[in-house]
Amino acid sequence: MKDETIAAISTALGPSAINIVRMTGDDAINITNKIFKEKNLLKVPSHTIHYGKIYDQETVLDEVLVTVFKEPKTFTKENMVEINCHGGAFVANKILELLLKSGARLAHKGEFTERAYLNGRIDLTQAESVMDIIEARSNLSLSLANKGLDGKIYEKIVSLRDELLDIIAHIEVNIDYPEYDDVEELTNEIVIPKIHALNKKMASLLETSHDGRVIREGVKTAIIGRPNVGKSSLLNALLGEDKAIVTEIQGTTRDTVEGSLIMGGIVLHLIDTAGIRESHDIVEKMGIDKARKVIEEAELILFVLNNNELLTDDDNQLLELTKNKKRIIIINKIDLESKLNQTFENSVSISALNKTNIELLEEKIKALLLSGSINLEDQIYLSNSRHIAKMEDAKKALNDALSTANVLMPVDMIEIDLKTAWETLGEIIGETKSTTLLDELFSKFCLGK
Ligand SMILES: Nc1nc2c(ncn2[C@@H]2O[C@H](COP(=O)(O)OP(=O)(O)OP(=O)(O)O)[C@@H](O)[C@H]2O)c(=O)[nH]1
Ligand SMILES: [Mg+2]
Repeated sequence: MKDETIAAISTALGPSAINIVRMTGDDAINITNKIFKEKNLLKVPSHTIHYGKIYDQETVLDEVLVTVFKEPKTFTKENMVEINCHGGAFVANKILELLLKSGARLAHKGEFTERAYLNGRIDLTQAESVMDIIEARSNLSLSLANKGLDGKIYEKIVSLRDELLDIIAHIEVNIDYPEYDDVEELTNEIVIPKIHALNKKMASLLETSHDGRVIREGVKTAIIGRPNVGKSSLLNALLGEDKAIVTEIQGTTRDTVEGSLIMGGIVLHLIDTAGIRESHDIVEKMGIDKARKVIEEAELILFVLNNNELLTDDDNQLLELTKNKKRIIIINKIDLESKLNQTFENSVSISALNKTNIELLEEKIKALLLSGSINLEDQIYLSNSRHIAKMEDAKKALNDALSTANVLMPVDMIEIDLKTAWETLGEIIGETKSTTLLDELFSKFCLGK
């Protein structure tokens, strides 16, 4: 049975000039043809655009442009139609309703991309890259997503799997046809270096994957410190807007205040927190509890101290609490007299009020977050946590294979681990299909994509 024809509005339904209603499936062109009277769309060439009107019986719904894509050279490898109608949710919804009445079914989230994958137009990493492009918020994350869509991750995984398969095939031949003289006998001395070489490649992919994840997802960054040290002032200075309230009163910030900015291509999700101290005020206490939770979850801590005061017990407790975190100590209020007679590792002195040394802080943040310079041209960065987790599993299977080989087990004993690694890598690109994985993955997409 051919797949049903599905339809959805692909654009966001805010006030806009144009909306796009999209359909894919065998009947996509047929269905559109029933409600578009100016031309017979069944007779037009593929990849052409047509001006006309959409009719509900005899009533004109909208003046539109219809693009016709005939299978198989389309995003989904199926017939596809895109109707460019006027903006506003009402008219787009009317057209969608009409398509549904005329034989299409409402698409699920991500179903267009899912079909592109299921019909073999793209692999799973490319499908995921489509979502990454939609969600990209910086030039770097966009470039990374485009690399994925280009199939660079796919190619890398395929080449690793090919190398593995080569070893597996050799072992199989040795097991099945031990009498063949012309097949090189595969001994541990030959196998171990091959596995080592593969293991090294995977390790280097995993090494840079942290940078990839930072670029793709951004970094949850907590601004913490005692009351009144200038946390909210720092948030405002970094964002370049007065987002958080700043006063000379201790305990001004109660609830968390969030904002994000792009720094050196990385998105920082900044969270300004309530100043942490012993407090009997019920609202302030709740804010402080929240601040502690933010510290736990944050990947980067911007720890603010007041240059104009001596270090207090509260400061020391907080320093202890965050000592194992990625942290920058910010000595604020350097425009005032220095009373903080202590130096810290990884610190930077600033004035949030006068915006002094903010660039220096930005440099420090960048250096701390990325392990080296980013080279998107020549290097593959794994950035999706699903890919990273699978790569780790595959590498673990290789390590198991190496341990088995090292205790001089017969060469066929390590085959099981090598096959596990091969299958696990296959899951990254979607060679090994699991319905639950697919449902979960594509449900994260937006409608009409
Ligand atoms: N002189 C000077 N004053 C500053 C500087 N940064 C902040 N302040 C002042 O310090 C006071 C407290 O600043 P906030 O940014 O509200 O401090 P906070 O850490 O968010 O305080 P809570 O929300 O109460 O925890 C305000 O009066 C700011 O104007 C600075 O660099 N120099
Ligand atoms: Mg504050």
